[in-house]
Amino acid sequence: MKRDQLIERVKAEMPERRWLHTEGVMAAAVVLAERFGEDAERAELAAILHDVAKYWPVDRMELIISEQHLPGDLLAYDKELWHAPVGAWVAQHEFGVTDNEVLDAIRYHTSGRSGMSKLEKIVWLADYIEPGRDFPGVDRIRELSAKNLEESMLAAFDNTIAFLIAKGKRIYPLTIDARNDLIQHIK
Ligand code: DGI
Ligand code: FE
Ligand code: FE
Ligand code: FE
Repeated sequence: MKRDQLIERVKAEMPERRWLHTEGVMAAAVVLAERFGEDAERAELAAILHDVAKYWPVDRMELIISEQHLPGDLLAYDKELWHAPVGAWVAQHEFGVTDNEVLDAIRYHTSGRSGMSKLEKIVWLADYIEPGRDFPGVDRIRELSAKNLEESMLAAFDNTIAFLIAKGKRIYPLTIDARNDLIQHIK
């Protein structure tokens, strides 16, 4: 599928404001890929598709998770996590993406995991720092991202985990694994 056609189809899956976020993630992912020596075209492809399932009805996501044998443990955690593995499934089966590293970048763009590839890290961080984001502390993480991919991700994981704790939510184990792994590789 051509880039323009893909963009039109993904756009149709979400409200305008979520498409604007996606455009921000595309731009940020390209900048990070060029900065840290990753393929910008694949980073952009993952960015285009990363939130494709974000506005799908919860029961549709739940059905794909159970029928397509995606990790069932997700169903015991925040529904916000579900659109990432479901999005990877949709990218593969409905949008014909065959690049497994691109699919993993979509799959882990919310939870993270230990041993993330550079492409996965770039998409994860681009999602956090794209220009439309306004989380407390995001400016500091944008500054860190000019120098160090892992250190900026660690700060962003710290923020996300603190946010989940403040909300009294469960934390998906892959998120804890991702943070532990970053600390091990930074120190
Ligand atoms: O889809 P986006 O809004 O662009 O961003 P995202 O896919 O990174 O989703 C982030 C949301 O997921 C954020 O509000 C926190 C929530 N969330 C719920 N449980 C977890 C979680 N995020 C992580 N990393 N780990 C969790 O266990
Ligand atoms: Fe997302
Ligand atoms: Fe994210
Ligand atoms: Fe996103």
